[in-house]
Amino acid sequence: MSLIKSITAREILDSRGFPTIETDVTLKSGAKGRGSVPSGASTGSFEAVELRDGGNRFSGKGVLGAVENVNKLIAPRLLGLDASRQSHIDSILIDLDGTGNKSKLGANAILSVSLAICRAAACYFEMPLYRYISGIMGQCRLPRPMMNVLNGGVHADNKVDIQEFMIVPAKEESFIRYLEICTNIYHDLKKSLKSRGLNSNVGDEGGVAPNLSSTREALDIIMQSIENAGYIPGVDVNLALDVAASELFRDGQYHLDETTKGTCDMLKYYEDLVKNYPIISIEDPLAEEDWDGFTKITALLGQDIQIVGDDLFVTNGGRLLKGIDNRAANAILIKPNQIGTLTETLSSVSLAQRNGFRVVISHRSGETCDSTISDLAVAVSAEYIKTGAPARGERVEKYNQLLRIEEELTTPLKTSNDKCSR
Ligand code: 2PG
Ligand code: MG
Repeated sequence: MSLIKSITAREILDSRGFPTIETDVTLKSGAKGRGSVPSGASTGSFEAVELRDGGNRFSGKGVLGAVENVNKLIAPRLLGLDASRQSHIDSILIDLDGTGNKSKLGANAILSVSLAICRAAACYFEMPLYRYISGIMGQCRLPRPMMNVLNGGVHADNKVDIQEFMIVPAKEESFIRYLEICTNIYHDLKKSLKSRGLNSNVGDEGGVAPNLSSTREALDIIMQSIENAGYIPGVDVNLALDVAASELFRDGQYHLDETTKGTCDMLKYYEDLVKNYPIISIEDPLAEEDWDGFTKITALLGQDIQIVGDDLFVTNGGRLLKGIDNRAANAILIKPNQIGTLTETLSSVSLAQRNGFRVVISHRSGETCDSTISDLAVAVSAEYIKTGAPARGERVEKYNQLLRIEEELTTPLKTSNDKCSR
């Protein structure tokens, strides 16, 4: 049996240079697994709690308390248990925490253990991670990238209000071909900005972050780069947005493109954008508590495009259920650290899929090189993965892992030589 021999957590840095937690699990067989946890900037208020130390160390962002919770409280409880019983272990973690939002032990502490245990068990069975997870969920399919090429909002130091401008290949292709299409456009975008005298440096998720004055200016520049790269917008490549509208909502109004808008104005604004650009998906078009607005926009545009709930659902089954009942969206963004265990993440995915919602597996703006979300996307046959631009190692690693998986899935005799990858 795959019995747990040791669990050790430590503090490491994420891609923004802030501390985060990493946990190593070793089984009695010698099998090992490692899990680390990303961190958001535009976090939803209903996310499970990311435990930070406060005080002066690392500007209050240290995670030594979460590390201690793993080493002193979680480890003694789990040693000797069977790592292959993921849902049993996750339920022990949930009970040990005992709060509704994982504020006692920290969702970061809990998730690092949950993921490390899953990886150790996959290693024990000598299975690639996606295969091991899909054993719980069924068949495997590669997702399509929603690649964030232009960063704004709280992810960049510019005047662009919308947080993410993404390109999405329109036709079904191999994953390597998706990446070829998207990188051709991304490279043209950088070149075009430079030739216009605009800054082509990148934001937190690797997309360019020029100082543009409006949403339309950003969309026009991307449309031009799609054409420059030899593709037809709306035929070969579509667009997707993450508005992250909770960040734009102050004093009962949305502050966008130097105007102030109510929910109805926002709906008209989106209707107009969708008429003029090949936008196939809008994430968080409204603030996390604007349920009524979400229901209205889904009724208005949901037949034609994807309305994705991120801050709205926070990967939480209870909030998703409310969204299903109210027809508040037709897709969910899945981020394991919003909820805190792998089992709860899989259960939200499954609830979404059973109710006809599409699934977008997502990174966070502060990341590590842990590529679990790539395996997760394949394991649950998610329609899309959102993991930034083809720049910055922590983003590229997720894409590269999908290339390895594609190779395995399309070459049946080839078996993974990376069975105990960390
Ligand atoms: C989002 C995410 C990831 P953050 O809003 O979807 O792109 O950003 O991790 O900052 O919440
Ligand atoms: Mg979002």
